[in-house]
This record gives sequence, C-alpha cells and structure tokens, in this order.
Amino acid sequence: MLKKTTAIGMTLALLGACSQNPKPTPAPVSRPPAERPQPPSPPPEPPARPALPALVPLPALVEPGTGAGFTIASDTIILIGSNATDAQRAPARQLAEMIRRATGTTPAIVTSPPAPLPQRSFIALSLIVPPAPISLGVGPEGYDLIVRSEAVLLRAETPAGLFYGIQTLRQLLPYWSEYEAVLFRQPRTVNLPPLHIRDMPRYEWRGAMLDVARHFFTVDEVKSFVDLLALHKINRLHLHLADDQGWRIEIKKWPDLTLQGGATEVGGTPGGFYTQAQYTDLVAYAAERFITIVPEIDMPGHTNAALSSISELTCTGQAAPRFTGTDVGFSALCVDLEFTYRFLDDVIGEIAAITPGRYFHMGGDEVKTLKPEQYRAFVERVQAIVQKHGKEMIGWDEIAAATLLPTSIVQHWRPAAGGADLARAPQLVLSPANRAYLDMKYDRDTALGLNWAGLIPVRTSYDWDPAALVPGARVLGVEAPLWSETVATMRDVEFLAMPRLAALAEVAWSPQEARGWDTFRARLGAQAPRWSALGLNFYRAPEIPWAR
Ligand code: TNX
Repeated sequence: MLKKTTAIGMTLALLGACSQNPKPTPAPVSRPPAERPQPPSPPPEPPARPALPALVPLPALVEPGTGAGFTIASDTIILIGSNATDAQRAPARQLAEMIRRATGTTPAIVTSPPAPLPQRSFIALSLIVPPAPISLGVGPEGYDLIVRSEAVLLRAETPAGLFYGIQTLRQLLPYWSEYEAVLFRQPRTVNLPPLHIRDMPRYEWRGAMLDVARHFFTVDEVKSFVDLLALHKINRLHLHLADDQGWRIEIKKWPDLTLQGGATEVGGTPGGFYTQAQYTDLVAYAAERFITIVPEIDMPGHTNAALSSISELTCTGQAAPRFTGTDVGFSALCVDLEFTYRFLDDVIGEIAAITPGRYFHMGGDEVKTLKPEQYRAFVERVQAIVQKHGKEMIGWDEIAAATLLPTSIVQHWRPAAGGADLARAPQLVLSPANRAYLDMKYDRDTALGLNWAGLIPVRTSYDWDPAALVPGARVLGVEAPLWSETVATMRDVEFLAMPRLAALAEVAWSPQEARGWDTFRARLGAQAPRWSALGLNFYRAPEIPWAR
C-alpha cells in the first residue's frame, strides 16, 4: 500500500504538491471572506482577486491560484494507485461519470502512475493513509484539492475524503453537467479554475431525517434524497421507519407489522413498506455515497401502527384501531408486559442485522400516557437490547431523563428543552426544531409544512452556532429532520428541504468563523442553475439572489 502511495506521491512531488516540497504560493492565502466590519475609508483598490467559486458547504480554506486553470479534455485521464481497493475505486468511477456528463467523454481510470509523468492531462486521486511519510492532516473526512494548469491533484486519507473532494469538483464543473440531455453530449472541454482547497468537516454527524411513516416514500424516492444529501457532504440519513400511521420495514418474525401496519398513511391513502432486501439495497446505495443509514423505530409512543397490527402488544389484548390522522402522544406500548420486550428484541435484532451502521434510533419522544419512572425504565431496557445487538442507541431528547450509556446519543429537538437533562446527556446531535426542522413553513404563506416551532426562513436555519446552543455539551453534530405529515411527494420534500438543507449542511460542515450570511446568500443563489438542471423543486426564497 505504502509503496504505491509513494508512487503517486512522487507524481505529486514532481508537481510540487507535497507539503515536504512546497512551491512558492502563487497567490496570497485568502480565507473565504467572513463578515468583518469594513474600514471607514477604504485604502486604494487592491489588484482584482480572482473570484472564488460558489461552493456550498463552504470549504475550510480556499486559496485562489494563478494561471488558466485546468482544462478537462477528451484525453484527460483519472489516475489512481494500483493498489486501490473497491472502496477507493468508487469515487474515481463517480468522478469519471461526472466528467462524462460535463465533456461527453468518459475518462479512462488508469492505475499505477506511469513514470515519468504522464504526457496526457490527468486528475490524480491519491490516498495518503496514515501513518504515511507525508501526513496530510485533513482527518478522516477531509481532502486537499489543487487545480493547476498541469493537473488536478486530489488527496485524502480515506475514500470518504476523496468522495467529498469529488463533490467539491462537481460544484466546480459547469451547472449543465447535471443534465442528461443528448443535446449536451457533444464532446467539449471544460475549464476548472486554478485553486487550492484544504477542507474538512466541523462535525462528524451531518444528518438529515426523512419521515417515511406519515407518508411513505419508495426506495427510488429515498435514493433521490440520498443524492441530494451527498451533493452537500451530509453523511447520515435517519429514516423514521415507524409511527402511529405506518410501519415501513419488514420484520420476518412479525409479518403483520407490514401487512397491516404498512398499509396505511396520513390521509388514508395506501402506505407501503420496504422488504429487508430493499432496505439492504438502500443501505448499500447510501454507503457508496458515504452516508450511514440510521434506522428509527419510534417507541414506546408513536406506536399505533404496531398496536393495530399485533393485539398482544396492547395492555387490553385488543388491537388498536388504525390511525391516519396527525395527532401525537396517544399511543404507547404496554411497557409492563414481558411480551413487549421479546417483540422489541426481535425487531431490533432483525434491523440491527441488516444495518451496517453503528446506530439504532429508539425514538422515545412525546409519550404522554406513561409515568416518568415507567418511561425511564423502558428506555434503559431498550438501551440494553440495542447494546446486545451491537448498536449504539440514539433517541429524541426526552431519553436524557434515563440513565444512559456513554455511547448513547441524545437528539435535541425541543427548543425549550435543556437544563439538567441535556447537560447530563453523554453526547448530543442537535436538531432544534426552531432552526433545523425542514417541515416548518418558511413564512406565513408557505402552503406546505407546519408552524408549531415557528416560521423558519433560510436565514434562521443558517445563522446559528451549534457550539453555543447547549453550553458544555459534547456535540457530535447537526441533523435536519423532515416530518411528512404535510408532504406526500418528492416534489413536496424538495420544496421544504431546499434551500434549508443546504444551509444546515453548511452549519454542520464549515468553520463557524469562516461562514456568514452575506457570503452564504450569494453562494446559495449561485446554485440555482445546477438545482434547476437537477430538476429540484426548490423554494426561491425572496431574500436569496438566485442566479438565472
Ligand atoms: C414533533 S420531533 C414530533 C413528530 C412530528 C413533528 C412535526 C419529534 C421527536 N416528534 O412526531 O412529526 O413534531 O414537526
């Protein structure tokens, strides 16, 4: 591994890209402009600096380069180490596909760097795995990208880092690369601006949640949501798989859960569910984009779909009637029955077995029918079951009242929650409903969405510092939930998610001191042609200068 890495390293060294062999920096280092007060009388105009590309989320460091940049032409190749594993080849294939759409030609992926330097123009993807002679120092998800006229050099310590570098390259390609139309497939060259980007995420948990229980979304629809997350370097997709209105994941020991509980959704339209094979396919699709699926079975409340499918789960032994409304808080598992825990062991065991990610989400929110001590004992028992099946438990912030393992995660959602319980939480994911909930309306006139946590214009979802929200807490990151009481199609999902999902992705990825509303607005507005090319039904918030 090291031998081959060194071979690419030599290529990079010859090009002056290694930190051991620095070239004089051609252009002054400039962090992306942060909001700073302007001096009262401006000094003489400095020489015009090349405009920085409009990237979302903002990278940690962007330095403009000099010269003409790099031209991707029909003879450009992608260079990777000859020892590349499949996980390392996947980002290279994704880049090749992106370039095909941009230029009409699929670049060859060439292993083992030819020596001397290839005569053809190349984009080198290089894994510099610690401990390596040269440490990149960008961490497990970071990357370093250099665009020069001779070559493009993308280096990372992991395949995930390469993937995020490629997402940045994607935003450097012209927006029309997102079209599939034959019209655009004539061979053409594409120019990338000269620059150096050194980038790494602020938080390890950069999540979104989709509620597939209130309204069901098919595997293909969820895959399109995954694509949207990947573009924004989001790495967790939390699926809310069960609620009062529907149970969406096959449990082989309990087929009635999906036969009965999967058949409904809000409004009485037919629901649906994922077979375990479909779920596995979705997990793999997300994994190729470095996104971990976090499955949630909400309990002990929000369980009417289960209670109406399996009569033994209720305290009366009578199956509950089906429910397709939007009230919350009325249902609860019968927590004093041993049967309940055998059932949960089956459910959690089967889901854990098909979920490679580390987490299982037990919900735990809005239980209005249990005494506090019943609730706490329930959470602690479920925590033990989750641990037995090899997963780390996550739950909504009510679970902080229980005694939690150091590995358990509390997902903060109630803006007014806080105080002692949250401070006791071993670790937090932040989804404050008044900033991070994608199902809140933008303004009073927004047709879709709810407003119980307030109206959330784009600036409100963008302008906050996660580190300041719960002082002293160990914050893993940020997650943007999209509850689906009022959304039934992917067009609806996209309308509420975009552009706020992009804003929250930047909150989770970019350094607090580098980002600011004014530069964000401009960079966000510049995404419009790409989003249109992708066919996204985004909300053209009036405060954003959308590019045409
Ligand atoms: C609160 S957030 C809920 C959900 C609703 C959502 C609607 C949370 C843990 N519980 O059951 O769908 O509000 O915004």
